[in-house]
Amino acid sequence: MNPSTGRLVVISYRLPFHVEEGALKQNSGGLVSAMLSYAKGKGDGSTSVCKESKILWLGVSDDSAEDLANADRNDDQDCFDLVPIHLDEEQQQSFYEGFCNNLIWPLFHYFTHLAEFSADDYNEYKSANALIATLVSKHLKPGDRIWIHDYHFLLLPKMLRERFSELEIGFFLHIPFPSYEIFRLLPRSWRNELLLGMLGSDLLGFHTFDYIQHFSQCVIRMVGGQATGSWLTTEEGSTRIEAFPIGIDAHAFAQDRFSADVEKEKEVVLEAIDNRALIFSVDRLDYTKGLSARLVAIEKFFLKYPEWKNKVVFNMVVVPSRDTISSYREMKLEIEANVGRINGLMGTLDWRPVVYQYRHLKREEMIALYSLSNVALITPLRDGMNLVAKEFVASQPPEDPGVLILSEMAGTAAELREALTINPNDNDEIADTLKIALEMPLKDKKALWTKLQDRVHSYDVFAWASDFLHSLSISANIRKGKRTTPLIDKEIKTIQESYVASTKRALLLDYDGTLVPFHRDPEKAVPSPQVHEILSRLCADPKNEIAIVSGRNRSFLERWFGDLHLHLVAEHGASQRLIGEEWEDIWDESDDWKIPFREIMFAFVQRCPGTFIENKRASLVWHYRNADPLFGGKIAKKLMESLNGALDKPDEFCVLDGNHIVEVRPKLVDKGNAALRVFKEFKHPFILAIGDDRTDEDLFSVLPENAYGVKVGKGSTQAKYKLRDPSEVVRLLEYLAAPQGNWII
Ligand code: GDG
Repeated sequence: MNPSTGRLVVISYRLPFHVEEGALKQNSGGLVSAMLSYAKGKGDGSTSVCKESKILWLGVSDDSAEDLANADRNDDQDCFDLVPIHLDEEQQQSFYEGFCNNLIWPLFHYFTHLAEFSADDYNEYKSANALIATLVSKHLKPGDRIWIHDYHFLLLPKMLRERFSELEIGFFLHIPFPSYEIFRLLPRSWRNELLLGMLGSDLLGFHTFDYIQHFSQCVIRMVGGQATGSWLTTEEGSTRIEAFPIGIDAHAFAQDRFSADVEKEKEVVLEAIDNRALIFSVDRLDYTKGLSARLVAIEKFFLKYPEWKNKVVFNMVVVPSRDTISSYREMKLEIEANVGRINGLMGTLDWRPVVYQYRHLKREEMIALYSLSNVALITPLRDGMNLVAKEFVASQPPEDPGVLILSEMAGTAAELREALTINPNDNDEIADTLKIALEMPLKDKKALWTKLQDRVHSYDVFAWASDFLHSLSISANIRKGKRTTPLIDKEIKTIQESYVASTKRALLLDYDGTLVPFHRDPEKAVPSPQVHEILSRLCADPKNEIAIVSGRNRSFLERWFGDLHLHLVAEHGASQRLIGEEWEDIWDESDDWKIPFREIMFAFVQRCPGTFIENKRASLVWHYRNADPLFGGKIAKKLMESLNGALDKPDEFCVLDGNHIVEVRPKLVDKGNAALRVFKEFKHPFILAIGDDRTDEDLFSVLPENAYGVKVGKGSTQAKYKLRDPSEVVRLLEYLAAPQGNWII
């Protein structure tokens, strides 16, 4: 795809609008508010993203595409082209209610006892993601940038990547990413697919550094990923992982405080609280929000500090959600029982300690309550971020700001450091903190709030979205650079034409994993007659100079290729047989040099279960592929330090870290040096080198600029090109040996 339009395509579970009486109406939710604010721009027009092209938004909706397109809309709403996703009842039940709401939501919020593991739901989740991938594909234009939101679409990035390798794909997770210990509760195949699904993105955004750590750990432990700075690399490629704590349109909240509608609502509130202090909370009905525990803490507060009776009102607003589900109905009943008990126990004729409302508030009601509250009591048991905390801060009057009490389990707590943080399970702490907040001197309140509102204004929703999208472009570019894609027809043709046109050609071929597939028993991984025949045809061409550069020993190479007119390099370069010459040892020292290194490695084998030492003729290798990946990786660094410390001849030997190995070996022995010894200065106008593993990277690294380096299989490489497997290598060689053949991948 060519980056021409740069149109933003957003995919979220719900569309931001629905049609009501022929007009577009905004749906509720943090993401919707955030994206709408972002699309609108700051009001000065400078950042309005839809000036150049409208944002295409795909999400589930009950409305038809026609109704959405024909509905009346204001200028802000006109920023969007809306594509509804229609799910049938079964998909809705199994994909959304089942997998998303009954498994991912509770699990990612650490409510493991509520997680329901159903294979049918997972299959439906996969189907729904695939269906959406197909729908999105139909609407994509060259140059589009995709921004996928949230846990409903964890598989979608990879599904889209497989269809459009050049597409810019960003993914943002709005809920927590749980620790490895929680995530590993998912069945192995599901969790691996979910991780690799997310890793189809160029950029993965989370709210906090903690979530990044959790995700990275899972990728390293479960799918063999490797972390380098902000990048995670797996066999599928590299993805940048960054924290973008979502913001709000702080300016709008600060301004709307003065609107006539808000003023009217304020009067209603002021009359109701009748000169008392006000504690406020607003949450969707959900077990993650800690609603009953909050009420118990309020009760504790009045019991512990009775002097506050009749002086403060706790207004608890709970927004209806999923209350047709029995567990939610029970939760609601429990909240109501708590409210009834507290009011019954402590209330008086003219004072209700808790004013409970089970309803959706109008925006002006929300802002009125935010701005009049002395304390916001935000105590979720777990929350990805929590925008209410930020909205409260943004709505405060600077001359007498309120105090934010915030659960340390909310993502916001990592960012709003001046909030009074509490543990939501600790009633005493909440009660004591309420007292501190209500009695805080004005000077202290101002000092805390000033810093909070600085943060809320400086990293607002515009900063959040632009930061993410900016980083997406950069990440996509870097990822493209890191990626090598399988050779395509055009490139094969170029290689073939260059081969035909050249009078001198060098071909360097690895053996295992390149000319033949791996076999459990290495002795059985022998070249097929076809490979032998193609090689002999290539060798017969006087323009060709061919070398097999392998880790195998000389007797193996001699047995299978001894009759061919080519160079043989055995044991990564420890010995070689040049065309027309005898075998010679490049490295024939005794093994004494290994003694101190073996001792050190042995100590590490004992410390790190699953590791072992391989004694090669010219090197010593410590393998940790079967160890705990994180522990193995840490120990490997220490081992490198120790081995380097013991290196008394750094000119002759070196310590190298490879793919789950640490190796000490003579500098003379590697495939790069071997290739240089065999081919001298690489003056050939055509050079082709093919290999599949880390040892072949040494070879790729010495190739001149004009050479064709080809890596076989997945994984990062210095080679410019890739082929999928040995069968494709054989076909490429066949194509070169008989250029009239066709190349069909
Ligand atoms: C996910 C994550 C993360 C709420 N009640 C009313 C109302 N709201 C608005 C608030 C706020 C939003 O809904 C709720 O904020 P959350 O942060 O809880 O957002 P969610 O979308 O529910 O949740 C969460 C968030 O995504 C963003 O990444 O912070 O952790 O779970 O904007 O103002 N608005 C109105 N009346 C209400 O009664 N008008």
